[in-house]
Amino acid sequence: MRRPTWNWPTGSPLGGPPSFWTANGTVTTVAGQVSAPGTAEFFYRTRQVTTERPPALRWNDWLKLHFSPAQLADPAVSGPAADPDRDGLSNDAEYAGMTWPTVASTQSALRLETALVTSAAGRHLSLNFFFDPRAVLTLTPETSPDLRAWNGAPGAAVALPGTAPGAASFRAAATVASEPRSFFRLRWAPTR
Ligand SMILES: [Ca+2]
Repeated sequence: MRRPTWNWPTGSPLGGPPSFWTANGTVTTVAGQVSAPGTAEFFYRTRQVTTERPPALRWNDWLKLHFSPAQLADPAVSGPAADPDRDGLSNDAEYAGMTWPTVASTQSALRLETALVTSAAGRHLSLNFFFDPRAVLTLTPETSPDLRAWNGAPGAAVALPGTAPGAASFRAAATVASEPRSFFRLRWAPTR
């Protein structure tokens, strides 16, 4: 096996045959068997298989996939805010969800969750954003005390680790208890 992008399971029980594993969120299912070196004994190990990120499809390549040269020259058709199929999703949103910009979608593939997360300092507003893992997005979390002035400076928010491809999670740096009023939003756009 060359350059595996996931860990062949470790931490075995020895023996077999294996029974079942959960594989939440995986996009590739692998089955196989490995014999322990120098033994004829069947040998297997388990660990969560990490999800492999599908190849990125950048904004300009996505445009070329869906629009003719004439359409590409017309921002009313292929511009970021245009909605040529009139389904309420801008081309930006179609790209982030990898839906067809010229075929009306019944719903967006994008999803946003709000939550409160706890750190050692207290509780914080947080947002989880789910998009197509092929999309290359620039994500900017921002905080505000009044919904007018927004602070997107590094340090206003903290990226939460452990998210899968196609997901991003951030929390406000300040705790809920430290601010009389605070708001948190996530701006995103295709990386162009
Ligand atoms: Ca649309």
